[in-house]
Amino acid sequence: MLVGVDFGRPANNAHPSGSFDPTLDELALLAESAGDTPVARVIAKRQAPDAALFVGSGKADEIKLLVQTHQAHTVLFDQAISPAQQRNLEKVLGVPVADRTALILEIFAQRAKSHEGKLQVELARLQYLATRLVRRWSHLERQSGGIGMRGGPGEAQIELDRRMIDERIKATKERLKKVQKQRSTQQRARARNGVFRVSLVGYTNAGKSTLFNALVKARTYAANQLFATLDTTTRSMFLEQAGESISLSDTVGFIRDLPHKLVAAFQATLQEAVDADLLLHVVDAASPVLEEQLAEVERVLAEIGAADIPQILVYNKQDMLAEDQRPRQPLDWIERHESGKTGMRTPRVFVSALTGEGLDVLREQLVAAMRGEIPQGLISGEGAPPEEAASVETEHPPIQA
Ligand SMILES: Nc1nc2c(ncn2[C@@H]2O[C@H](COP(=O)(O)OP(=O)(O)OP(=O)(O)O)[C@@H](O)[C@H]2O)c(=O)[nH]1
Ligand SMILES: [Mg+2]
Repeated sequence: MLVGVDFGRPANNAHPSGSFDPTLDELALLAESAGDTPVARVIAKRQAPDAALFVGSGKADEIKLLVQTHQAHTVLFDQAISPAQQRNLEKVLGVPVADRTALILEIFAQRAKSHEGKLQVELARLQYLATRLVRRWSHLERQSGGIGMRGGPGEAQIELDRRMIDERIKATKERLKKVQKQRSTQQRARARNGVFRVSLVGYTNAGKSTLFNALVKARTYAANQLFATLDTTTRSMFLEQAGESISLSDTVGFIRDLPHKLVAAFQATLQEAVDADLLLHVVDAASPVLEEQLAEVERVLAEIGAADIPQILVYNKQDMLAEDQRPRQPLDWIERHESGKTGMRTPRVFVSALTGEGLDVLREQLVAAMRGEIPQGLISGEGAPPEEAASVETEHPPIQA
């Protein structure tokens, strides 16, 4: 059962966190990605969260009725709820209650494959747990299943008190540090080779892995799931026009309102993006919330210190667009405005990773970027973009009215 609460949009809401999705589509996809089946969606409207229940008591009763009607086993909130609210809601509703953060952690836990990925997930979960550890466990011991319970920290961990969790956090950080040290040694070795490094970044489900596969003809797991990819995969890609290979990395997808701690915990994975010479920022051109997703990715990139790395914007899934929504040419240039800076001139390529359309143009741009021909960085007059493209300059993506 999915619940979203609309608090109205504050007039000067600079920070995208707390953004409201009236459709709850993303929460539904997240739930499905975690292996659940959404049975009902509820939207509540409030001025401010109720201190005890997050929603009003009338709404809580309504949710309870729906839970019983649909025999829902968990209630998922799109917004972050406090441990106390969660506790109270579970009492009223009679089923486990979780929020978006817990759900994302659950998915991460299910997906993590590498040693490092598992350690990162464990760290993120422990940190999440530590913030919510207020003797809440006794009433849950009788229950089984539910988000955050399944295969997660497990019953044993429920008994851990804060001090033990803190100790585990410390130990996990140590182990992680060791693994990361090995990795950065490998990375330095790679860097010394002088290979041009390209990293795929973008919102979750934008098609990064599909594009990765199409470009390197590998078989990385791609699926209509959020966070299908958790561990970074790196392959060598031969660029015929350049007669050289570059290294291409597929990375974890971004998502709005990703808890800050989680981003910190995933920094090692995202380090790949930070160390890249070029970012292929993959966008789902068919998404109705494309602008928000673009902005969120830029925000996370800034957070991890990757805002200044040159980008090629890849507008993927062109095959899903209606004829009149499609751009007239496969390439144009836009100006990205990065946190107060003058602007970065950035090529925008329109492709379909599925049909292969536009991939040749993308490869050409990769070659240009590798040769330093893409006039990225601050606009200073020198290195203007190619003539034929300069005429279609747009501040904002024109497709998707
Ligand atoms: N129609 C269409 N579907 C696409 C295209 N590219 C990817 N998809 C689909 O979009 C879904 C997500 O693709 P992925 O490649 O897994 O996306 P991702 O960005 O790697 O996602 P995460 O790893 O989960 O962050 C899959 O169902 C793909 O088949 C495309 O060009 N056209
Ligand atoms: Mg992927």
